[in-house]
Amino acid sequence: MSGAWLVLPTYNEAENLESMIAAVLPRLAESGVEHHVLVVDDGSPDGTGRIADRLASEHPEVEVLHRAAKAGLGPAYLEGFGHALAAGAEYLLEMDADFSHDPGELPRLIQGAADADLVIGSRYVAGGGVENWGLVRRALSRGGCLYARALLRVPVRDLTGGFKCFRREVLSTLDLSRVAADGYGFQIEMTYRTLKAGFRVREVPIVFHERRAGQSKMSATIALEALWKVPALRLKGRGDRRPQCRSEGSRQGWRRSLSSDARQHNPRGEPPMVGSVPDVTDSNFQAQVIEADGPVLVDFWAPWCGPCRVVGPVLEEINDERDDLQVVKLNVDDNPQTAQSYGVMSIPTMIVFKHGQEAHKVVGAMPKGRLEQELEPILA
Ligand SMILES: Nc1nc2c(ncn2[C@@H]2O[C@H](COP(=O)(O)OP(=O)(O)O)[C@@H](O)[C@H]2O)c(=O)[nH]1
Ligand SMILES: [Mg+2]
Repeated sequence: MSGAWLVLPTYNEAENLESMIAAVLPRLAESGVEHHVLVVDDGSPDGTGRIADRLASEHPEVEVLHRAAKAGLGPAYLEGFGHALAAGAEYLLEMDADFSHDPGELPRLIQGAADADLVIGSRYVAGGGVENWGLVRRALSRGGCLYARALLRVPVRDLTGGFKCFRREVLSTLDLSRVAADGYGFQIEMTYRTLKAGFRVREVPIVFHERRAGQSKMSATIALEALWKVPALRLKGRGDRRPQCRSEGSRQGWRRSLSSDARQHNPRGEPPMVGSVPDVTDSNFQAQVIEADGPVLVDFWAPWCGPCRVVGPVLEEINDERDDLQVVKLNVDDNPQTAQSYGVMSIPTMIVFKHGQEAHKVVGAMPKGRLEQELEPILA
């Protein structure tokens, strides 16, 4: 493993890049982890790429990826992530190369990832903010985040910001080849998918500054595109859920899957089911279920299980309607340990946990009304 990789996308940042590198290197060093900076330049006509090459020859921590032409922020980050993952990065950081994001916050973002999988530098939590923005820009950015948050039903307040630290597990789990959005939409999509895959997301307050030199590359079109694509993102998330059909009996498939490579049932490497019900995994089960404040219903499912497909939408509805119960799902193919330790022998099985203890187990698909009857005494 090779510590923290800061990915800096640049397009015409000739005036900012050298001072950015000078500012970020000591801050990364402060965080105490081994660190690298990867500049991803899209053939900037102002010569940013040449400056980046010179800086790379002066600083062993700096590397440069040259892309032929301007192809957008999202694709630039994805290529940078791919390079950093291949080099063994443990923490992958996003940051604008124009001083909008304070290099002084880098150690806090990295430290925050000690017990979170994605740390977001957030303008819209207590202590965060924006400097020198007019009322209209403020309202557009805030409104955009509120709109995306409401539509996607996620608890994150700053969905469009680009100052982030991902743990390696997130980016190696998400199928990055399916991330299609660009600009602000890219930021929304990455955070949404991270949450839906069951990872822990934390926001830490930051103040966003006006860029120091040069001009913004984001246009009103990119901002509007992000907004109109949000509903599609939700639908696309639902598409992710489309299960693989298997002809074998589900019990047989389940038994086999416990002892064999989980991925064999998911040969295309599809991401986990996505909807309003988040996924939990063997590794975050303790934090998300056992240590949860209120009751949690865990739906044990697998993509090849027909009856699970019947239960899925019922649980989505129950999750949306009830404030007194949190519903999560666990793919038994990918997470056999938890399923085995709770004696889940067939699926779907739903277990309600209260204060970390198994309070009630329901086995098999059933209509919504009956499931609610089963739950009533436990939640009363
Ligand atoms: N490589 C690459 N970087 C980009 C592209 N578009 C924007 N950037 C960089 O992404 C960062 C954020 O862009 P910026 O224009 O500052 O967005 P704003 O802060 O929302 O106005 C800056 O470092 C830009 O240089 C692109 O198409 N390719
Ligand atoms: Mg900027």
